[in-house]
Amino acid sequence: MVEQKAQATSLGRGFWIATAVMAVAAVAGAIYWVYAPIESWVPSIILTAHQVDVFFRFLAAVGTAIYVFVVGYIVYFTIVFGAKKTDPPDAIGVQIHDNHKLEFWWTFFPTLLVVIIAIVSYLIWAEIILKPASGVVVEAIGHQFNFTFRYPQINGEVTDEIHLPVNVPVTLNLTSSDVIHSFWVPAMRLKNDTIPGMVTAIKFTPYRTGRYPIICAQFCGTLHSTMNKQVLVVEDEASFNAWYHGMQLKNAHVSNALPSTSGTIALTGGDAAAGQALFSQKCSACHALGPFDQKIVGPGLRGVLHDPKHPTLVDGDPATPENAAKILQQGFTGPMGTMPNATTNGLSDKDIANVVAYLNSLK
Ligand code: HEC
Ligand SMILES: [Cu+2]
Repeated sequence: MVEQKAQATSLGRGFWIATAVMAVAAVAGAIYWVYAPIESWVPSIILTAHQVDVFFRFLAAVGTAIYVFVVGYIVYFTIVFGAKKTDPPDAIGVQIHDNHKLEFWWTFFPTLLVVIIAIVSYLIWAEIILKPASGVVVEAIGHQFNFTFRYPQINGEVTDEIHLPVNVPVTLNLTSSDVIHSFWVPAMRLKNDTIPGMVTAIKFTPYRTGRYPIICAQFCGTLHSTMNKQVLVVEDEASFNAWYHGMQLKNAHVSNALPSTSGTIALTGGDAAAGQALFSQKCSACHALGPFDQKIVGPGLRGVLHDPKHPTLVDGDPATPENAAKILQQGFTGPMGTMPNATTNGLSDKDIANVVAYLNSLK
């Protein structure tokens, strides 16, 4: 016969002492999170970032308190109610079931907590997603491996730095040209996927000037980890206007025409200097200016059109400017991976002529 351990079911003095110790630790942990210097770890620059921080303090404080009690009681009960050396080997513990009062409260409080979390999350989310649009509208496009930005009166695309005026509402329309990326600005406590074929909008008003990193938070390919080099610059209106005007002038020669995806591209008049600038913007993440086998994602491109050891391009066609233009226009997937097409790389026909002129000048 299995012998029931003769053991008291009352909790005893030790239980209340342990509970008091846990209560002190839980309160200390919660107070730590209420005052934790989150702002000095990562500054917050939009209203919802501040709300997220307050919410995070609440979650961390409650979470710490629950953690202390759960782990504390596990340890306490393991020690106090564990099998004693003197117990017979087949002894089982005191069997307790059904405590309706306890079951009610341990259902009620977690439910209440989850409902509060849901409501507060919804309010913050609605502020970012559902708020009516106003102010500046900017597009952000995810690429392998950078983000590019489009502004209403600036031709072409802006890379490296996105500028925004302080205290002006912004609607940022996000999309992707290739795979799913995630646009993340830690200082905004805001992260939103960029999805090919879909536009999602986030709305916010930056209230603090400065330079803040933009990071891709979705593994998107071999150079995903380099997608943390771009900067969000929030500045006063005069500096913003100066930058905006400068970009308008700088990009005046860039065409806004959509690239063609078939047909022959006119290569005469290609400007190698303009092509070089484009190369460092749009190609150098994947292509070195070294020999063919100096691979980054794609092959090295020095002498791609003039190397006797490299008579054909990766698609098997002879290494001529026309065939290079075709690869740039239509893209190509081979053993090394995918060379994106002109739409994905954001290249107009004129851009292709310029880049090919540049490639042709490399010996
Ligand atoms: C996302 C990475 C990526 C980007 C960006 C990219 N390429 Fe490529 N490219 C490749 C890959 C990969 C290949 C090789 C495909 C294969 O054969 O597997 C390639 C092949 C090529 C080739 C053929 C090379 C040869 O030896 O035959 C040329 C030319 C080329 N790319 C030019 C460019 C230019 C110019 C740009 C910028 C406008 C550019 N690429 C942007 C990945 C990229
Ligand atoms: Cu990415």
